[in-house]
Amino acid sequence: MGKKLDSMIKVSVILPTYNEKGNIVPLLGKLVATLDGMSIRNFELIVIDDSSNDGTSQVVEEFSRRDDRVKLTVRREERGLASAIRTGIEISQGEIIVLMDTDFNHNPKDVRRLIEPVGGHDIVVGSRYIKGGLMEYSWIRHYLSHVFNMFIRFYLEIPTRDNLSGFIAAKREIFREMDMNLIFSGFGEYHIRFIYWAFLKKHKILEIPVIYQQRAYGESKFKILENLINYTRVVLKTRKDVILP
Ligand SMILES: Nc1nc2c(ncn2[C@@H]2O[C@H](COP(=O)(O)OP(=O)(O)O)[C@@H](O)[C@H]2O)c(=O)[nH]1
Ligand SMILES: [Mg+2]
Repeated sequence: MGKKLDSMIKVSVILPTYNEKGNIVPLLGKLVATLDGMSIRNFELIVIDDSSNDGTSQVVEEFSRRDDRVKLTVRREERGLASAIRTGIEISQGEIIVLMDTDFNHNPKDVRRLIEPVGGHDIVVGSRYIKGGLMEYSWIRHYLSHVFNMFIRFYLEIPTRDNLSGFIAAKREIFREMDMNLIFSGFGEYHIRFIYWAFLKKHKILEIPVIYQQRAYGESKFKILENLINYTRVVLKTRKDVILP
């Protein structure tokens, strides 16, 4: 209450990092430019770093000294992509929450198109598998990922075509009703649980096309076989795991 409207944070971008020193500073710069370009001044860029050993947190810290809308949390105990996102959401204050990778797989310019429809919709998903969307990787990874996403869609009987992109904008309210520990665990599979839960809750979901770019610097932590096996297990369990109270 009592808070002046213009002091309220409009957008929080959650940025999980593990060894992204080469990517994170250019990414922060591009996000600032995108949000400033939308005349949104009251945003926060929340970096959750899991004690990377390449100096990621140092370069973010330096950036945050120049722009206090960049906020750094370094986790020393807990590890993992989905739980880092959960930590970020929990400390965020924005009316709109954006989830994205920090290696340029997701184009920071697309944040504009992702945010704009929030309001009319509860959740906006960046999708590689609708018209205009693409994955700029080898045809084999693109094909495998597309087929796997079709399996998720048909098995869970949900309308969304990309259920693993990890590029999401959503209204803050929806996270209040969610079991955050259940949804945000593991690696990229949180996206499957998140959308399945949102579908059960009848939240309004919109998919917009995005082009998934190659990571700019460094190495992916995605292990294709291990992750595919694990994601399959998650899909098979999701109906039992994600039930509404
Ligand atoms: N905080 C945190 N971030 C992580 C962890 N693992 C991956 N990430 C970040 O999550 C995003 C996706 O990881 P990435 O290795 O690129 O997987 P891919 O996009 O599926 O190939 C990147 O921005 C990583 O920096 C982790 O254990 N902790
Ligand atoms: Mg990546």
